[in-house]
Amino acid sequence: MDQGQTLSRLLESYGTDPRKRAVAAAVGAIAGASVEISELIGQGALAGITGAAHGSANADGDVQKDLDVKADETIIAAMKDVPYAALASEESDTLMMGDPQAPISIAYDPLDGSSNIDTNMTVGTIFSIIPNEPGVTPFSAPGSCQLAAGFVVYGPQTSLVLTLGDGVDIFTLDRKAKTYRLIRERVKVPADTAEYAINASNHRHWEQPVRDFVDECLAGADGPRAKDFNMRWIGSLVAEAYRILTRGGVFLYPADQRPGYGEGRLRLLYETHPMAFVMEQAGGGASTGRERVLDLTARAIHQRSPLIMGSIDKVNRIELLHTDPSAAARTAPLFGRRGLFRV
Ligand code: AFP
Repeated sequence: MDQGQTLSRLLESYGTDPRKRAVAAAVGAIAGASVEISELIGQGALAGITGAAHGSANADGDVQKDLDVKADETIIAAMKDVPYAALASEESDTLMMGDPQAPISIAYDPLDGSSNIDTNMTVGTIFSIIPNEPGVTPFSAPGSCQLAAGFVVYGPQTSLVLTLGDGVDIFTLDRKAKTYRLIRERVKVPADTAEYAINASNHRHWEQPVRDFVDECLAGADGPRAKDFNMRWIGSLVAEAYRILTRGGVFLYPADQRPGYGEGRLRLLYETHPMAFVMEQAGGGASTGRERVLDLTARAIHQRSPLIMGSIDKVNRIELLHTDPSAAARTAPLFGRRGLFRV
């Protein structure tokens, strides 16, 4: 594709069969809605968007912010001409049913990172498009069945990350023309990295393998990884994912021992499945720590799943620490916690 090519042109040439036309229509609808959402975010309090609670809660009990609700309404309205069987939204307790004969269904988080709105930080929209088979319950297949997935980052630029199952492309919104233009094609996650992202305030709640991994990073050049690491935590999944696509890194939101966090915080259908699809399509990895996220099938719309994603060398390392705890011991420094000599 040519640099600067528009998303619309890519979608026009995506294919002629009904399912591909439906995928193209859905991506186009989300892109169109994201232009409106981006303008709202850019106006903030001037458009009455304050990040204040909307006085309600979503299915998972999260307090709904004004922009959560407005973004969801915008996306639903944009879907009016898209042939979908069902919509699964973070902001809706139940599925929104469409045409049971339609070729696709869509799961989406209309506004990820909404606790960042009132602090003027990056937020986003995440989406996953799956095939629909008449007579089959929507969203009952593993994540590997996704047809397309991606996310919009409402940051200094508004950018849309997209995979249609053949690599990952990134488009940035040309605000004057109100159209997305290609800026990066066939994006690859750098295999090695010196950056990890985790909410370190949860250290005491983590399982041992996660502690072992973070301790290895904290040990730096003198430790088992023999290099110094940097840490990031933005509190916005889309921003972390975009950074990883840009310069590598690993993001962890693991299961932890807090009540309700036994499967982490992120939701499978509209957060970890789409992120996993994008990361694998970009040559990275996405795991729960014990299994591939794309092998998971949802038991319920708002089911959670742990997410460890990014540079494949780090995802593999973290999986090894989960499956073979002694791996941490084998690399501990001679004078380290598990070395020959206790200090
Ligand atoms: P909100 O949408 O409630 O702000 O949650 C954002 C999020 O789902 C994800 O975008 C962040 O990576 C993660 O939660 C941050 O979680 P902590 O607040 O527990 O660090």
